[in-house]
Amino acid sequence: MTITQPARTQHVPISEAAAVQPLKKVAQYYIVTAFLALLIGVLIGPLQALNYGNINLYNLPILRNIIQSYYQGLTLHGVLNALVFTQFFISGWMLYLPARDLNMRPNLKFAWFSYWAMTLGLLIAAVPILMNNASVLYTFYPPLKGSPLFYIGAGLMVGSSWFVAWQVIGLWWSWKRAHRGQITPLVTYMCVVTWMMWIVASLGLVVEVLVLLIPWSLGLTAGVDPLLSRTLFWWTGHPIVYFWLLPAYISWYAFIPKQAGGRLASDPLTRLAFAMFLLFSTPVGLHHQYSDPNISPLMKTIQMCLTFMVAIPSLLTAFSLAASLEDAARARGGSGLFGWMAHLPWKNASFTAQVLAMISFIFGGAGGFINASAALDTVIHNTAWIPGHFHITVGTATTLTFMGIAFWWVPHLTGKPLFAPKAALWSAYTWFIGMMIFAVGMHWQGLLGVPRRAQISNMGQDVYQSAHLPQLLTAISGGVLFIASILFFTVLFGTLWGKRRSDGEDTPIPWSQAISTHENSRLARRLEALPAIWVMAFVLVLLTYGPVIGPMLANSNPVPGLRLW
Ligand code: HAS
Ligand code: HEM
Ligand code: CU
Repeated sequence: MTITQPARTQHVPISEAAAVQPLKKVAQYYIVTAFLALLIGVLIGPLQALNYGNINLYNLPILRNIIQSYYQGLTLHGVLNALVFTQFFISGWMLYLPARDLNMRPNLKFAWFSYWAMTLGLLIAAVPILMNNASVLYTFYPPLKGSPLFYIGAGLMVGSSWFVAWQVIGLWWSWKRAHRGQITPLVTYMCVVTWMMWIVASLGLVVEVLVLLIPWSLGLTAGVDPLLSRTLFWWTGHPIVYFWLLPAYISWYAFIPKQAGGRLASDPLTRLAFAMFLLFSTPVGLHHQYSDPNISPLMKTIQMCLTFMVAIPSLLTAFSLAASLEDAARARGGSGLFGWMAHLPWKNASFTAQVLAMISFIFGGAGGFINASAALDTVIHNTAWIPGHFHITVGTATTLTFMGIAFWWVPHLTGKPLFAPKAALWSAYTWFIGMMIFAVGMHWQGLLGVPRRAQISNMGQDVYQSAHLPQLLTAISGGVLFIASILFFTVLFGTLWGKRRSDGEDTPIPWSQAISTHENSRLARRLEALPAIWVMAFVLVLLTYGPVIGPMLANSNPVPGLRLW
């Protein structure tokens, strides 16, 4: 029994190859745009790592001509990596998968329209950043004030993800109508839940940009309330991390078991984890604002408890994935308490990249629990610890997984074989090792009180004397990650520019089977009520944010903008 039930519908009147090919093209555009953004983004990363190694390269004449300040570079790095790379990759991934899973062809004109709207937004926002007119970092907290083009472009880019979301939800809905009483195939279920979650989640950012920032940057309003803006930002800013994580989970649940030679542990349990993410991802943003004044401690505490709730589906995921991997390894002849691990396909770059990403996430998740505890957060908030945390979550759990996916997905989409599979494997290992060293260096510096977002290498004197060892580690990690990036992009472009396979064989999508399927599962049937769960998610957000935002609106404190760069 496969975890998906591709059922032919009247929506596929022509042969499968002809039906699928145009969608493959849309997906290729998304993924190539995504990786181009990552390419520029990660070129700046090592410079920042060297900065945290107390080495300043920003005064080199060649660099001065390209980026004018540390903060212009940091804005490019954060925006291109965390916002652009992720959103483009995810949009392609979570449009292509449900269409293939349901065996339906989405409206291609609309799919192209969404892609071009998103790209237009990206280009509009890129101009002021490149011209140093919007060095406001990827969180763009007011009163820092960038060019209006930045907010308009970013709003259009993020808003365009709603087009993809509605297209996928619409596709699923028409499948449901044509298959009354049937349970949604698992991959589609995971994609639909993620898109539904993202619509609830992104409302905060959309309101912040449309209602507050665009009119303010255009000079139509005199000021904007920084606290209200930050709160709306983190309404979206926390769940956005699950928008980056869940597409990786889709691969870990649905494809890794097959790639490992085993089966998914439980299809209904996977649905339960995703439904929990739909409910609990959003009402937790205040854990980024423990230090902000004028927010009720009661509401902070409630959101802290909900943060621990939303960690539960990740813990479920960890146990479920470990079971799948063990099932696979034992099927390949592995035995012993830990000995089975050696029997996993460690020479397969796509598999290895993603399992290394999972391992990094064990540490990233553990750090997340520390951040989430309000008392402990006071020690590490706004220190180098935080970039340490998120480079082993979004920078590795997500990014290395997307790289691993690319190792089979790009050949699948293009019909071209993976270029230099050994280099692909090396890129995965070096990225993992580089990021783990980076994480040790940055977490450690954070504990010593080194701030984040600081050009510490330009301070003129050795302010952080006690941090020499972690600084050295951070500098080394920058070098290792630079090598990893070169290897990865060589493989990616080598594949894209390579020749098509002469044998006509297609790299298949690695759909997995499940040990425990959704057949006869009452849990799976109950969890089909996604519209009801979606409404509950909205209500929970209103209950947890109403008492926070209400007083801010009643006591608004608008301030004029600042340009600090
Ligand atoms: Fe976080 C700050 C709390 C997860 C990203 N986080 C950030 C920022 C980013 C970020 C970007 O509560 C900084 C934003 C900024 O610029 O200011 N985070 C958490 C918690 C979790 C968490 C509780 N974060 C993520 C994920 C991210 C991400 C995921 C991106 C993708 N984070 C915080 C808090 C802050 C924060 C506070 C604010 C701090 C401050 O002071 O500013 C949880 O969701 C984590 C749960 C994870 C787990 C781990 C499960 C492990 C799995 C792998 C299993 C591995 C296997 C492999 C099976 C429970 C699923 C086995 C291998 C074999 C070989 C057998
Ligand atoms: C910030 C290094 C890749 C997302 C930083 C910082 C360093 C760094 C040192 C801290 C800067 C500061 O606080 O002043 C690197 C290196 C990379 C890399 C060496 C690999 C070559 C990535 C990737 C992502 C990412 C793949 C996400 C997909 C971010 C974000 C920030 C950041 C969102 C925060 C920017 C801000 O505070 O405004 N990076 N990074 N980085 N990085 Fe990376
Ligand atoms: Cu968060």
